[in-house]
Amino acid sequence: MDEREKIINGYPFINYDRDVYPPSKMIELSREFLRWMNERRTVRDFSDREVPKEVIENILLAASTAPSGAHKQPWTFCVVSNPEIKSMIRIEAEKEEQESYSSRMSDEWINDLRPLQTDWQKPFLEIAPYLIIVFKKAYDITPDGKKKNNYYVNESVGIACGFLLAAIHKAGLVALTHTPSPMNFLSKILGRPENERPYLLIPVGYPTEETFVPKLQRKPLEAISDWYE
Ligand code: IYR
Repeated sequence: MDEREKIINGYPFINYDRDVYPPSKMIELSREFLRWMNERRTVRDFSDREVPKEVIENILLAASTAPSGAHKQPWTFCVVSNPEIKSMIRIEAEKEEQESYSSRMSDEWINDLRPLQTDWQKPFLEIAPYLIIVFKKAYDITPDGKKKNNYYVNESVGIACGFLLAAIHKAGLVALTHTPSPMNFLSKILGRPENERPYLLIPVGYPTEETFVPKLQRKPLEAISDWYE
């Protein structure tokens, strides 16, 4: 047995040996991470420039390091680069979005979206080299067909998507958290099993050479936190 390993009540544990930093170093590292995360922006104008497949593989594995209920990792990342499948997805997404923008979304919602200048047209679904469609697994199915529970599925998959977006940013690529609604067409096009539900559709790639993003203000600390000291 590895000296870092220890059996606790019959289960293997490993020694979690990490660097500990003095306060000044922690402040520096956390500031640097904040500065870097603050540079991430949602982008809607994608280039069709190729992205190495290994980058996408690494991004998915990074997302899959997210914590999850009972470590069930209740997610499947479907990676679409096939142009015909991308076209099918665009056609179905635009059908739903046209309906949403013209009658399903409230006036308030449409107004709230104006500064972002989104509309029902989704050309990026064909242009971006990769579409990552995240599915949440309501439950697992064992090889002999039995249902196995998953826990805190929405929370787990949401956290994994956060990790995914950070990994995409780290690689110098951009993404869009696209939410066509309803999304059932994705299960059909991709032939997903009954235990999976579409969660987010994330085009990934390089931005176009000149890209403009909305000039947003992020909320200040006072607006996003309450401290009980
Ligand atoms: N799902 C639509 C509308 C949309 C909704 C929100 I909330 C956004 O932040 C952005 C868009 C779409 O993807 O265009």
